[in-house]
Amino acid sequence: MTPPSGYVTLEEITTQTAAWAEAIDVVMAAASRLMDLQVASHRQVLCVGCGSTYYLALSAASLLQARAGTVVRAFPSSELLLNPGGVYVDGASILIAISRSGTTSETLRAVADFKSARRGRVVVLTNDADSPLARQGDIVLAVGKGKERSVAQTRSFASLHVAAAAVADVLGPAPLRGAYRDTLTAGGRNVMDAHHATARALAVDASIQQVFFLGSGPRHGLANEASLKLKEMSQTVSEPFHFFEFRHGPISMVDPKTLVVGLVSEGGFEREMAVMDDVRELGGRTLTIGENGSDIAFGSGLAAHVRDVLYLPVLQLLAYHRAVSRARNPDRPRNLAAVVELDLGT
Ligand code: F1P
Repeated sequence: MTPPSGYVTLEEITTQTAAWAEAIDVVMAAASRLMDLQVASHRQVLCVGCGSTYYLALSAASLLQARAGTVVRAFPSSELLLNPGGVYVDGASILIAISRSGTTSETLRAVADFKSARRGRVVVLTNDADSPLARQGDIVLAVGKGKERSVAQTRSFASLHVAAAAVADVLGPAPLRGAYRDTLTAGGRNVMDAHHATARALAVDASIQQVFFLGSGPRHGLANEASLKLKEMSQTVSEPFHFFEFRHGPISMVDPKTLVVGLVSEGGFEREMAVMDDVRELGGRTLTIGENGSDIAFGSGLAAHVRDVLYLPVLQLLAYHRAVSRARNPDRPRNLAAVVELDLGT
C-alpha cells in the first residue's frame, strides 16, 4: 500500500512495532538452542555486519557483553577479511552475522572464512529467511516483517535490534523471556504518536545545519545509526560520539546552527545531561531522549537491556522529514544501493 506521503520509508517506520513483536517471538522460539550454545564457555563472540548492520553489531556486542559472561566484540564484516589478526583469538568462538538482505558480500565471506577455519558456530540475524546468509547459520533468527522496499534501513534495523536484545536477554541472568513484548510495542507506538511532530519540527528547521548524536554503551551503535540515517537520507552533516568524547574536541563545532541529540541513559543520566548543558551554554540546540526526565521520555518501565529500540523511531523520523524538507527522496538516497555485492576474489 502506498502511504499518503508517497514514500514507503514513512510506512516502514510507522509500522515497525509489528516487526519488533515478531523478532521477540522468533528469538523465544530459538531460546533453548541459543542457551545450548553455552556462550560463556567460549573465548569470544564476534558480532559483524556492514553499514547499518555494523552499527547494530556495536549495540548487540555491548548488550551481550553485559549479560553473556564472555568477551563480545563488534567489527565491520570486512575487518575479518582485511585484518584477521586484529580480530581472532585462539579458541572456540561464536560469530553473530547480521544482515537485512542476507546477501552482502563481505558478511557472506566473513561467515564462509569463519566456518572453513572451524572457528565455531554461526548465529544469523536477518530479515530474509531464504537468503544465502541464512543458509550458512547454525541458528537462524529471521524476522520477515522487518523487510523493506526502501534502501535505507529503518524497520529492518529496529527489528534486528529487538532480536539482538532478546538474545542478550535469554543468555543472561534472570531473563524476561519475552514477557515485555506487548509493553515494548505499545511503548514504540506511544513514542511515535507523542513525538512525531517534535521530530518533524526539528527536521524542517532550516537554521539547523549540522547534527551530532551522543550515546554511550549500547546506545553508541544507535547514535551511529541515527547519524548514518541523516547523512544518507538528507545529506546533512552529522556525526556520532560517546557522550564524554564530545568534550574532547568535537565540542569546538558547536554554534547556534548545531543540534546535539543526546541518547540519555538512566545509569549515566546526570553526567550525560551535563554534556548537554555544556552544549546549550555554547549556544547549541539540544534534544534529549531517554526513559525519564528527558525532552522525549519513554516512561516504559522496562528493563534497560530490552528497551533501547525505543530511541529509534524519533531518530528515523528526524532523518525522514529532513530528507523530504530538503527535496530529497528518502526511499532512494543518492549514490546508494540496498545491498553491496562485490567480487571479493578468492
Ligand atoms: C548493509 C548495507 C545497508 C546500507 C546500504 C548498503 O546491508 O550497508 O546497511 O543501507 O544500502 O548495505 P545488509 O547486509 O544489512 O543487507
